[in-house]
Amino acid sequence: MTLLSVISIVLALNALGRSYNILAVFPFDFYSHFQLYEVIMKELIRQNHTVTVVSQYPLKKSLKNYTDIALVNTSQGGFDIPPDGWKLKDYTEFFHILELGQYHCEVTLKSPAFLEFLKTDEKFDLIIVEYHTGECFLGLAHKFKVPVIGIIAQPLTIWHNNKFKNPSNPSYIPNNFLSVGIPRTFVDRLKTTLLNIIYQMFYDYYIGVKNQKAAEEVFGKDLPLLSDISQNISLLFVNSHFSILPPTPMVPPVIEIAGVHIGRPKKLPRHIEIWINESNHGVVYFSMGSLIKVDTVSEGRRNMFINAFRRIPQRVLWKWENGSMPDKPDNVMIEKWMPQFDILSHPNVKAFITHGGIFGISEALHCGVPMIIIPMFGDQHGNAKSVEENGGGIYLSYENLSEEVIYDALTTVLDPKFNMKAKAKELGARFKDRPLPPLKTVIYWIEYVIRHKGASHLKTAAVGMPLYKYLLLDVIAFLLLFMFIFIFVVYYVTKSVLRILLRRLSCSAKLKRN
Ligand SMILES: *[C@@H]1O[C@H](CO)[C@@H](O)[C@H](O)[C@H]1NC(C)=O
Ligand SMILES: *[C@@H]1O[C@H](CO)[C@@H](O)[C@H](O)[C@H]1NC(C)=O
Ligand SMILES: *[C@@H]1O[C@H](CO)[C@@H](O)[C@H](O)[C@H]1NC(C)=O
Ligand SMILES: *[C@@H]1O[C@H](CO)[C@@H](O)[C@H](O)[C@H]1NC(C)=O
Ligand SMILES: *[C@@H]1O[C@H](CO)[C@@H](O)[C@H](O)[C@H]1NC(C)=O
Ligand SMILES: *[C@@H]1O[C@H](CO)[C@@H](O)[C@H](O)[C@H]1NC(C)=O
Ligand SMILES: CC(=O)N[C@H]1CO[C@H](CO)[C@@H](O)[C@@H]1O
Repeated sequence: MTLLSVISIVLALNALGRSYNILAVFPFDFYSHFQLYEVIMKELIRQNHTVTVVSQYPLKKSLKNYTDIALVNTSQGGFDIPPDGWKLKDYTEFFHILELGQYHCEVTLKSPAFLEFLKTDEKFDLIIVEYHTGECFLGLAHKFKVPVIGIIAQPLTIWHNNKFKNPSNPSYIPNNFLSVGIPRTFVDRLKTTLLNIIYQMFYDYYIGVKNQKAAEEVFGKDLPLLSDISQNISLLFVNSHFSILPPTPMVPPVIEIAGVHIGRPKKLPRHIEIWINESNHGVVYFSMGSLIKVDTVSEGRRNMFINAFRRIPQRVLWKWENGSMPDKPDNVMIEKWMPQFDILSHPNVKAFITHGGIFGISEALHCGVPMIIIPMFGDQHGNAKSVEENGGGIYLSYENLSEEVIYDALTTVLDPKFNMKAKAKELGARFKDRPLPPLKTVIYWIEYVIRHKGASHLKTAAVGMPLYKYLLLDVIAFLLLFMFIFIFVVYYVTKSVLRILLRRLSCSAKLKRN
């Protein structure tokens, strides 16, 4: 036996022995987000770890070493579409999102199941917490005194960037809530800068204060400031990838994991498979995700889609919740629920009409399906813009929809002449090409943080640094002062020298004249 194989056996045995006890808290009522977390939790179990999961979605079938702490269901059952859509309310939209976070914070913290769980004296090795909006659950870090990993099922927002001092320079890094994409013009840079500042101030001085109050009621008055605890977060998993969104520099503790929820496609329900198989010109799949109730779309806009669909030879699979649609064209099939990834994986599916959630986009790119993206709110605007800039799809604004606009977009996406399918395939190949599959990446980093006791060495020195130092305001002020003094001195010296010279000159001129 070679030395190498002895070493690898020893390492393997060592790895077998290690199994950790992990607490995970996913309080939000977004089922699509939870599906991502669930994949990770189940993989942890497969790796012989034990998990306790606080969420609104207890497992239907219990699993060994997986304990559920089931919260009350706070879901309001999806969003109705306002008559004109969520008009781009760049500067206010995110207030609602943070308020929603605050709501979940309060409901969850005070729910009987959670309060009962807090009485435990179980020892954990790590806490994983959904770091979507708000920080009230960081009180758990204080209680259990173990490292914390944050996870979000969406791309980074400005407050995540600032927390980890991840670069967010608005000269080239988009604010994903805006539909401008990479801010290239002066106005876009100005908008992005202002939005970044407003969001951060609201986060720190409004929601932050409310979070603190709610957390203190549960974790006790001696709870340190959540904003201080949050500087101890070891790592942040983020649902994005540089092949989808514009590439940006990432500090070591920010780990991109998009695609982690994507497994192998399963068999389609028979009637859907037959419908897709038997379409001679391919199929367009249309879904606005699980949160938006697409059947609340206004009559006028629904007719735009229907009329555009009538004009194409393709069949359309439309996720339409309420089960009936007046004047449904023959080439349209409606279903309450559809296995999205399995459908996108079918080779006869030629295009995807989506609201631009990061889940749908990842799945479509993975399968190489070009998209028509009609973003509604949140990060969807930025996601849509980015896919369009990469050539994998077309961005349509909900406000400006018309039959003609939809029809044109469909023909562009479907016509091989425009090459969009090829481009989407190319983007998909980039998306899938990784040093380590995303799920393995996640497990690696979770174990890494535990192995290295919080791995605080990953953080840059900027974390927790006062703003004036981080922005070098003191250095800039000093240099400006120095420059002013220098200019002042040069000015006075030159002025006095000139004055003396001139006086001499005029003296000698006078002498000459006399
Ligand atoms: C988990 O434990 C089982 C039984 O001890 C072992 O056979 C398996 O290899 C372990 N898996 C990992 C990933 O360590
Ligand atoms: C939670 O409640 C909403 C609205 O009542 C319902 O639509 C949804 O199915 C419920 N979710 C779960 C997981 O029970
Ligand atoms: C952050 O972590 C350090 C080192 O483990 C610890 O001393 C400090 O108390 C923590 N800060 C907060 C606010 O929990
Ligand atoms: C659909 O087509 C595929 C590939 O041609 C075939 O394997 C599958 O059996 C078909 N499914 C049905 C339900 O006809
Ligand atoms: C379903 O939606 C359509 C179109 O919006 C509407 O006319 C119909 O009444 C709805 N049906 C139910 C059962 O809500
Ligand atoms: C809608 O169309 C108008 C006129 O073409 C244009 O000025 C506006 O920017 C469009 N809105 C969006 C959100 O694209
Ligand atoms: C690490 C750990 O706690 N593993 C447990 C998983 O569940 C089995 C059976 O319930 C226990 O025997 C293990 O100790």
